[in-house]
Amino acid sequence: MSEQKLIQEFNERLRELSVEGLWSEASDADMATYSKDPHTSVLPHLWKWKDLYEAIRTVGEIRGLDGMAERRVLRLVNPAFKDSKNRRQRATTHTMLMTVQLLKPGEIARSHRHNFAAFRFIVKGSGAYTVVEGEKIAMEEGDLILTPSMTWHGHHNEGEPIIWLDGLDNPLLFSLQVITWEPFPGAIQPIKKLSECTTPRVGMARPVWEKPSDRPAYNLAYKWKEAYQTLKSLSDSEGSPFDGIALEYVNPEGGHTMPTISCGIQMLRPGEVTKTHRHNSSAIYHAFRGSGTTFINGEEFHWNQGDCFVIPLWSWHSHQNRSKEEAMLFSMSDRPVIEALKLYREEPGEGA
Ligand code: 1HN
Repeated sequence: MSEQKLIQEFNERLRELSVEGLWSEASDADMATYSKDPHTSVLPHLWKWKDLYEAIRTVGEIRGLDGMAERRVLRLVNPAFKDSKNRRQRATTHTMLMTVQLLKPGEIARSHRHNFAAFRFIVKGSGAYTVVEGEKIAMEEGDLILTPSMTWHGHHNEGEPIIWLDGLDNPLLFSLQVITWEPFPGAIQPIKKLSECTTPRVGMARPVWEKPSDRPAYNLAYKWKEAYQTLKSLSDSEGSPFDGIALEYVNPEGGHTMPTISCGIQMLRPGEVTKTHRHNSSAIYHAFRGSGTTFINGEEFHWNQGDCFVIPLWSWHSHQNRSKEEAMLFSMSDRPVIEALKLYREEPGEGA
């Protein structure tokens, strides 16, 4: 028997035993993806607001809030994943999903909870509120509202049509195979008294009778007005060479926005050009105000207000505000996950 035939038969026997040699073709292909630098299948991509807005408005005209999740939601699917047979992979990056959601006047998106973390960043409209763990939180443009893992949340609109972005880590939880979801048992979440809410308990002035361990472990709402004021106050400082005047929405106890997601808002001043760098966390951006250009691995992505784009991990990137107005970029990143695993790496580009 030839050597090749012998190996083939041996491989077949190993397969029956559910083992595989590192000499097999599959393993060779696997090894080819190992290199000094990480590989990602995620592609840089930009979604125009005009397209997203038109699509979500059209859905609003033809569909009610039916379906299990009772949410009118449009996923931003990375072009690398859009033909995937695996629905769970059809997300914005391999770790994160960004969606656009529309809630029309009079509508209620019923409460549920899940172990994937999520947030809303309000883009357009007013008069709606989200109830998170019984806490009624008004939604105004530019506000960031968190629904950390396992918090009950439902949305109500008593005003004009409202559109927001949702950011979620469910692709990560899918790949860890730990995902859970459940509907709220009962009609509607009862609203808590203000004194039981997080806002008066996790600010910079806190009730003295509450032990740190009894305090809520997170802040739920970050107002645009305050974030904007902070950005303006810092606008004459140098800022980050790579991101301009960049803020992270932090947990009041310290650390990132949530255990798996970091949210940020950055201001690029008129004419500002940032230096190039790369890191092994991925990010999804939304141009909240203004216009500019982001260079990703040498490719130009021109953005205007409302556009969303992805910067895949380990790609060289820098930003430019070519206009005379300030530009504001909101972003979400999976950096907390990479850091928690002690894998985070960052490199400045040449000349940076
Ligand atoms: C979800 O529960 C919401 O609660 C929004 O508003 C978007 C996308 C995928 C899975 C669950 C929400 C979602 C979602």
